[in-house]
Amino acid sequence: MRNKRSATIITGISLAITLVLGYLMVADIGKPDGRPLNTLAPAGSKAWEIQDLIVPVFIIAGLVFIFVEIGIIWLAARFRRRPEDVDGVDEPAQLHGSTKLEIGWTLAPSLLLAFLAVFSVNGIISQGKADKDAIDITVVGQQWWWEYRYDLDDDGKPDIITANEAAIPTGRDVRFHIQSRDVVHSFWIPRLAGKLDAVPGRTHVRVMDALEPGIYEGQCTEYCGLSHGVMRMQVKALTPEDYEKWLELMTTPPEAPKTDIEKAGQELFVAQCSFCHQVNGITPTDTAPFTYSNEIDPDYGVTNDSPLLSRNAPNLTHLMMRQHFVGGLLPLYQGKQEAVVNPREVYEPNVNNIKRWLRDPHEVKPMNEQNLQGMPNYNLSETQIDQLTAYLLTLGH
Ligand code: HEC
Ligand SMILES: [Cu+2]
Repeated sequence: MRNKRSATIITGISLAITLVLGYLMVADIGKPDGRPLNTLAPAGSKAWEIQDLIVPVFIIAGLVFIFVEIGIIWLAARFRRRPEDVDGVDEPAQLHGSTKLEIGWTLAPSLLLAFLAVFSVNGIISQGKADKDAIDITVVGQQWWWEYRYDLDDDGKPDIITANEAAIPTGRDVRFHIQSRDVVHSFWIPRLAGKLDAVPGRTHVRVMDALEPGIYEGQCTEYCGLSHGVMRMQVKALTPEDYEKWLELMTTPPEAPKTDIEKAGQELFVAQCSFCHQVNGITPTDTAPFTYSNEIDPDYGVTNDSPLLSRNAPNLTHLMMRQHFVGGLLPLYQGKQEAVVNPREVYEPNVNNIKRWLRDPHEVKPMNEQNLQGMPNYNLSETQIDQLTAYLLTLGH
């Protein structure tokens, strides 16, 4: 008797805990605030297509679940063994095989799934379609950040190369051509579209658009090594006018360093950093005084062994035009940020974050420099860090 009562109590408590946890899990579903990776808060047409499929399918699946569970509970209660039952006498009729029932429970789910497949397949086809005026952006995943290449004149060579944050205009389809330079990654901006793997040697295309301006967060979703968990990305959606301004700024060279500290930083950069990082116009072999040219190496972006890409590091030409850096992990500016064309006009740079990265990149995110993955710690002095930071801060408008 005692056992039976404690069993009932334990079952009751478990059920209560399950219900409370279950409620907490679903309570705020669909609210994007504080949940930037919420798949159930669509902000783009393609994401809405998925939402419009998920919701009815979930309702149908929920009804089936409730029907089956009620059936199980009712059957278990109705035909349970009672204390006064005599074994072998008070037993329910024993059935074996029922062709009608079997055909029924095979056919009903098949028909239901076939019905849903019509909408699913339709949705899959529609996900791949893009409007005629769609923009093409190449996305290259690498350990552990994303590079974006914009070929504005369609000559096969990128005119803008940036990292972490892809700017797009609102209300216009964008075809992301997803590639990888090392291992398999996965490009995923949940509020705008489904995810798609970045596989070395292949190009996968994902179409998306954003209905409203904003910064949409993403996260690599294919385990890709040490820093996979912090391999983020952002899509910054700007109004079409702002997007045009962004393109213009991104194709206009930043002003050359003016102060002594900035110049010292640039010298240090050429000596220590340009081995891996490209700043358009500065190449590792440049011996002449620094002049900025907006030309891009003809091989750049076409092959992976261009000298400018020797160790596969983000292009820093317009670093300060981004609102996030180091794989989208840290903000480059202070305070809560909206999507803006030129963040430097609106926000204060987050100098501490830049210095923190230069002081010890490995403190910010795990990387494996022996394997040429990530950025080494150069044990820079505080003076060098100040100089480099002053220079990096000039890389914008
Ligand atoms: C061995 C190659 C290598 C060298 C040399 C190097 N870096 Fe890096 N750097 C990287 C890689 C790789 C990343 C991307 C790390 C990540 O986000 O996972 C990076 C990221 C950065 C970023 C963040 C860029 C962004 O948009 O996310 C900055 C800023 C930076 N490095 C500055 C420097 C400076 C300054 C130096 C010279 C002291 C330097 N780096 C030297 C490889 C290098
Ligand atoms: Cu990854």
